[in-house]
Amino acid sequence: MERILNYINGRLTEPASGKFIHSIDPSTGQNYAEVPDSGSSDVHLAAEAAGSALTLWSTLPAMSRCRIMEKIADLIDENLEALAKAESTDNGKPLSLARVMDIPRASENFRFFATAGVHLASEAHQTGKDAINYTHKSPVGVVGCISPWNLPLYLFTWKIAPALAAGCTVVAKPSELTPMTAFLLSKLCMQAGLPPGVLNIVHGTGASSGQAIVEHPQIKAISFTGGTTTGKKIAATAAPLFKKLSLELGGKNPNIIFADCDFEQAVATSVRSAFTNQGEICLCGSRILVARSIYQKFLDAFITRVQELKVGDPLEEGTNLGALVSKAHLEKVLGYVNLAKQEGGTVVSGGHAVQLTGRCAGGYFMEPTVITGLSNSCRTNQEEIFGPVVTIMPFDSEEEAIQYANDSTYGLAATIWTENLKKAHRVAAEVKCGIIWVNCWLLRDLRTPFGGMNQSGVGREGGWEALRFFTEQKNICIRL
Ligand code: TXE
Repeated sequence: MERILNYINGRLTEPASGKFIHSIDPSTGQNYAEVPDSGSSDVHLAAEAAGSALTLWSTLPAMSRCRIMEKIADLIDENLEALAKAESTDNGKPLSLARVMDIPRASENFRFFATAGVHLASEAHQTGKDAINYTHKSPVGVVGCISPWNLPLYLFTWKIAPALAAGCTVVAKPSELTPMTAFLLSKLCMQAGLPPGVLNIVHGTGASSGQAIVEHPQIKAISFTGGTTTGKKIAATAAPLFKKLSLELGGKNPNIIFADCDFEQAVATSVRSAFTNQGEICLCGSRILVARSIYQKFLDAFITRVQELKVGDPLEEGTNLGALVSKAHLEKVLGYVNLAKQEGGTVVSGGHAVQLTGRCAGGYFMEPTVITGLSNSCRTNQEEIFGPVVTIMPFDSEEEAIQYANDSTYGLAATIWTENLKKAHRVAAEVKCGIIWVNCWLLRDLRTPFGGMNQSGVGREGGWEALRFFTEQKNICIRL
């Protein structure tokens, strides 16, 4: 069994407690790695190391930081297969998906922010003939990055890369459910020559090591992606300490399908947006709203495609849905199917756990599930399920579609399907979500602001927004 270690001050170390927790391969249900059960003393060592490395890293020319980060990106690419296999084993996702999505995006995150950091510039404002003001930007200092289990290396690097590019040093924690690729990344950082202490990776549970990162006085900003309940807890801890906070939380994303859409595209992409990564992406469309005139046709075509999806061994080619991340999560998602039935819904496809044979007999698999006949206000349509479950509901007018879309405590992402450009603009302006895709889904440009409204989070990641988050700005006014 592989033993994962913390990465503190450039070295791989055991946790101070000497204790480890198990990491389970969700496709088999078997323990396959030991994860450090770190606590506040490990976080303290990491924060001290990050503090000591700050002057060196923040004063290094941006181009030198860029070269080291690009080297890390190159190493991620060179190790694509091993990293993809580790991601699939840790999370349960299809290996084929990790190969084309998770790992390439991790190296792209490093490359994108490495080069963006070189272009970070200051604004100057001429105040008539009296003065000139300029904005001085400096790294925030030591920052904490905490990431979830659904897109492990993808989201871990999405936080770490802009922090490093801005000149900050980092104490980071991946999810205890999916720590393996972060551990492999620490070895790649050593190989790339990242100076000791610049990035420190502390493994462990949210309650002990995560909470210790949020509380540590030397850590000045927290960038977090995860559940809304955890986000609230982090905000409550960080607010009295006046830490900068970026929170990317859950979603209950509407897909609005108008009658004048490109029907085939709308169906195919809605299936993809519902079930990619077993529905365990915060951007997945989980409430599909369809114009009543095409409702039955859409539902039939959607179900036909869903029934073609293969639930299977994540390591096998041709698998569309792998295992859910844990037994507890599978039970939670199945619990929502029961709730939907109690709320009057009809399960028109799927709804059950899948029992595979052979290697995956003990795994946590579930059928892609489609539910109809529910009101938008019921719990099934209001709470984030974060699994392979979607509901489909008809609407009668543009106003009603917008009303359903906005009747949510979340506000992360939405898709709009119409060939009418004016309608697309109109509806996009009205829907209260941070990200709107028109006639597409998950088409990403890393320069765009990324994040949600209401309970989907606070702040934006991506592009300059991320670099701005990791910098302090000071206005310097010089009288002429
Ligand atoms: O997330 P958590 P979980 C949603 C989804 C899912 C639910 C719970 O609905 O079912 O969240 O998932 C760390 N202080 N999303 O339990 O608990 C934790 O160790 C500091 C949406 O995995 O929020 C992990 O590293 N850190 C989502 C990270 O926070 C703490 C992606 C996320 O864990 C902590 C994943 C604490 N007190 C789940 N408690 C998205 N929007 O992308 C936990 N952590």
